[in-house]
Amino acid sequence: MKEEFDFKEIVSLFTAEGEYVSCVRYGEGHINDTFKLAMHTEKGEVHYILQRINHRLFTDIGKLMHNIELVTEYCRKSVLARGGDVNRECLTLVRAKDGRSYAEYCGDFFRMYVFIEEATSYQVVRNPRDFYESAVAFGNFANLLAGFDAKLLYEILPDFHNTKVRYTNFLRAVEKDSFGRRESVAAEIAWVQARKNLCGLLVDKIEAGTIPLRVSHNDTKLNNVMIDDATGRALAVIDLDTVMPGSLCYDFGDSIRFGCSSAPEDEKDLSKVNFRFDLYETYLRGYLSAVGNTITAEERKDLAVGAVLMTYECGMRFLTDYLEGDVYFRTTRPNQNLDRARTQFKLVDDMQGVFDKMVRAAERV
Ligand code: ADP
Ligand code: GN1
Ligand code: MG
Repeated sequence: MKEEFDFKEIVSLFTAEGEYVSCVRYGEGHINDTFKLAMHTEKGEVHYILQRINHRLFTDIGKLMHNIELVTEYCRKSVLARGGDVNRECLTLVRAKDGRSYAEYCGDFFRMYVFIEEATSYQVVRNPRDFYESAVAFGNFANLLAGFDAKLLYEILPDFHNTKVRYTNFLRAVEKDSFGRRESVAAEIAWVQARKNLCGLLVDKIEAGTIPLRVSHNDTKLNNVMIDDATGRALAVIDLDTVMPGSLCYDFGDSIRFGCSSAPEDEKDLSKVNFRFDLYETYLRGYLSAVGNTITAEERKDLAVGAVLMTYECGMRFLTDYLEGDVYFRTTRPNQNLDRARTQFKLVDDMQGVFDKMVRAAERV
């Protein structure tokens, strides 16, 4: 991926104040190219997040940014209503000089956000309190979005968590084997195929209307929430690219997938990767306390299913990408997507071992 951007030029397209100082790669997102921008102003150095939007994935930037404008504005109003700090408790877009919420430069698309200072997005759970806080943040977010009119949003990535469709894509990648990697991952492929009955568990209920289709975040991993360095409280939910119709079970499940692992998502040594039931209970408590009456009885019953399914699906997506030559998720080393797939599969095995306990906990908490 090309790194040589003329940042000074790009930044000049936006309304950020001050003189350009520097712009460096930032964060560990798998999708966009994220940079931390420093500008010199009379008040001292001011920071921003500059992102090159992945337009291979988000092919209609106008629609994507329409969604993000609406959702950030909606969150901003809620922060204002409770007397919060809009610079730290929600994402704030910085407009381009032409009034749009993004700028085009040499065929690439960029957007800018106010930098949330003195806060961190974590790759693994440091302590249960952070995780509890992230659960409250995502629970509040679900509660807030329950009042948002889904018709206003474009379904920017259709079938994003449709596990049946993901499975079909996976089979296609296996079949094509464009990079000749199939044989070396025969065991992983067989593992996925042996569990294909999982695929319909949520999609079928959503189609039948048993579980409501609602506006959800769809990418609720711990590193998509900013935790205040000073207080340890969750400040803001970020990464709003995938806010669109989905399920509360997806959102709950994706948080469990990422946060209840004892190791990073790309850990090579699987003996270090274990499902942390204690953290699952912690997250349940935080999430259910914040989501309030928004959650239905059916959704609650399927929270544990969401956890297994999101982990299975994500592992399958990593393996698909490995078979397709690592074109979707950003990688920084060889075999990273394969390692990521393997950690997810290990977590699914662990979760299935304690599945009844997970369901009971969701009913009890
Ligand atoms: P991706 O879609 O690639 O995951 P994100 O929007 O999640 O991109 O951004 C990547 C990382 O950049 C985040 O995990 C976080 O560390 C950091 N980040 C994003 N937005 C902000 C912000 N407004 N303030 C501070 N850090 C941010
Ligand atoms: C991607 O954008 P990021 O890094 O927060 C992906 C998620 C996956 C996640 C796995 C738009 O999330 O769906 O669960 O990687 N986002 C998109 O870590 O595909
Ligand atoms: Mg992210």
